Amino acid sequence: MDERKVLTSYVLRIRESLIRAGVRHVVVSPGSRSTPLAYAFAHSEGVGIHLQTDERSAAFYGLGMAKATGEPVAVLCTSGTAASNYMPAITEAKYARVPLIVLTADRPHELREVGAPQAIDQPGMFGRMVKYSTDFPVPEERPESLEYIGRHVQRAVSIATDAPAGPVHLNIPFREPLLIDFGLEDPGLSFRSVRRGMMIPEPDMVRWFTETAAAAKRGLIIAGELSPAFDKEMFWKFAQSLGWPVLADPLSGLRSGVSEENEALCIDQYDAILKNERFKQEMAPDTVIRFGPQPVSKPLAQFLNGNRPHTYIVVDESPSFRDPYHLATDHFQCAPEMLMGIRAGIGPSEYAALWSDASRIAAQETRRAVSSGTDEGAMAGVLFAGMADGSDLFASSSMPIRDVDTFFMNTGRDIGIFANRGANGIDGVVSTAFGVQAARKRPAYLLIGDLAMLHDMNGLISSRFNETDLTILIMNNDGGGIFSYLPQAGEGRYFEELFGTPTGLKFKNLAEMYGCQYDAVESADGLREALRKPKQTHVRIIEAFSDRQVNLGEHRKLWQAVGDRLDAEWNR
Ligand SMILES: Cc1ncc(C[n+]2csc(CCOP(=O)(O)OP(=O)(O)O)c2C)c(N)n1
Ligand SMILES: [Mg+2]
Repeated sequence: MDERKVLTSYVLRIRESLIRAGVRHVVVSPGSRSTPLAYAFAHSEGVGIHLQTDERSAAFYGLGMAKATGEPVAVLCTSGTAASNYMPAITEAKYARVPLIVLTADRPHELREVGAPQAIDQPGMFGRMVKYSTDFPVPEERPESLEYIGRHVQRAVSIATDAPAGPVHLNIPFREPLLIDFGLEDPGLSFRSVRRGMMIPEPDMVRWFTETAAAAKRGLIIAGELSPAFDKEMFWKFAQSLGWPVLADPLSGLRSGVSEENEALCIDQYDAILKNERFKQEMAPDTVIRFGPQPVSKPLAQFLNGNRPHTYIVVDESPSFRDPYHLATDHFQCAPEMLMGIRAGIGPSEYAALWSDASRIAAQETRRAVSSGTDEGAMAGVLFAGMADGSDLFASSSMPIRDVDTFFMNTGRDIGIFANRGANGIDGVVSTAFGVQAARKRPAYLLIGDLAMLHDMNGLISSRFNETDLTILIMNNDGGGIFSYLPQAGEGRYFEELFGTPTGLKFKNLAEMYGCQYDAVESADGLREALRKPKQTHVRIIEAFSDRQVNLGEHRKLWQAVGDRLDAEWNR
C-alpha cells in the first residue's frame, strides 16, 4: 500500500470508530498537522463539522454541544500551543462531567523534543484534567495496528461517557505528506458496539429509603444541575409520592414546563427565603435526598451546613459523589431514573406547605422588583419574561447565574437553562453558549457580564462559520459586580484597582465588527422595548448599562423585602 492509502485507512478508522461510538459532531480548528483528520471529517455524512479558529473558544464550543446533548463531542486541532489552548475547556469538562473527546494532531516521534517547529511535548499534556490519555502510533500498514486504533477510539469514548463523564485525550501523530485519498472507504469495523447496563438500586436500598422517608418529619428534595435528558415526568411522580418540597436549582430544568399540579412543590425562591434567619431556624430538614450536584445558591449551602440533616442522601451514578460541605450521610450509587420508580405513598405535609407559602410570598416580591426596578436583577427578570416558549438561556458565571437563580421562576414554558458550573470560570462563556445553541437548534439567549464578554469575544468568530441564533444580553456594569457583595467591598483600599477593575469599554463597535443588530439600554423598560423588536441578525447584542453600587442596593432591598414579609408571616 502506498503512504497515502496507509494514512487514509488510519484516519478513516478513527473517524468511523468515533461515529460508531456515538460522536456526531466535531469542532475543527484549522492547522496543517491535523489535515488528514480534518479532511476525513469533512468528507463524511456521519459527522457534523463546526469551525472555530480560536482553539480556546473551539473547545468551549464543543463543551457546550456535549453539555446540551449529553453525547460525546470531539474537538480537533493542530500541534503546538493550539492544543494548549484546549486546557480551560478540558478543565470545565472534567468538573462539569462533560464527555469531550480531545483530538490533538502531533508531529511524529522523531520530530519531538528536537527543536522541530510547532512541536511541544503533547502526550499526557492535560495531566489529571483528563480521564484517559493515549499517544497513538504513526500510521502504518499493519491490520493489527488499525484494529488497535479503532478499538482504542471506542474505548476512549466509552471512558468519557461512563460515570462520571469527562474529557479524554487522543494524541495523534502524522508524518508528511498529509494529503489523503478521498476515493477510499473504510472496509468496515469488526468491533460492533459498547453496550452499558444501568446501575439499579438493590432491593435493600429501596426498602431502607422507603422506611426512612416514611419516618421523616421534614423531608426535602434538592435538585442541582441535571442533564436535559433527565426524565422530569417520572421525577415529579416520585416527588409527589413523597410530598416533599423540591428545591430546584435553575440548572435542574425542573423550573421549566412546571404543571399546575407540581407548582406548589417546586420551590424556586429558596435562595431569597434562606437569607431570613427565622425561616432558617424553623425550617431545618431532618432528611434530604439530592439529585445532581450541590446547587448554585450560597444561602442554601449555609442553611444545610448550619442544620446538618440527620440523613442526607446523594444520588450519583459515580463513586466520586459531590459533597462540598461534607453533609452526605449516604451515597446511593445508581441511575437516578431507577430510584425515581419508588412510590413512597406519603403525600403533602404541613412542612411542605410552609415552604410553598414562603416561596409564593418571595415570588410576589421578586415580581414586584422586576416590574418597578431598573437594576440587573430586574433586567434579568425582563429577559426571562421575554423569552419565547422553546428557547434556551446560557448564564455566565458571576452575577448572571445568581440573578437567574432569583429571577427565573417556575414557568410552564419550555426553557432550557445552562451554565458552566464545573469550575465556575468566566472564560469561554460566549463559546459554550454558541455550542449549546448549535446542539439544541433553537433560539438561545446569553446573559453575561462585561468582563466575561471581554474574556471570550473570540467566541463570536464561530458565528462567521456556523449557523446560529443567539441574543446576547451584556450586563455592562463596568467591571466585576460580584465583588461588591464580598467582604473586600467593605475594605475600601485597592477595591477598584484589584476587584472592581473598570475598563470603560463599551461593546457597540464589537457588534458593528460582526454585523450584529445592536441596542443599548439603560433600564428595565428600555430592555423590555428592545426585546420586543424583531431579531434581524443571527447574533444580536443588547448592551445594558448598569451601576454596580445601585445594583447592590437594589438586590439588598429585595432580600430585605422578602425577609420582612416572611417575618410578618411568622408573627401572624
Ligand atoms: C477564568 C476566570 N477568571 C477569574 C475569575 C474570578 N471572577 C469571578 S467573577 C469575576 C468578575 C466577572 O465580571 P463580569 O463578567 O463583568 O460579571 P459581574 O460580576 O459584573 O456580574 C471574576 C474576575 C473566574 N471565575 N474565572
Ligand atoms: Mg461586570
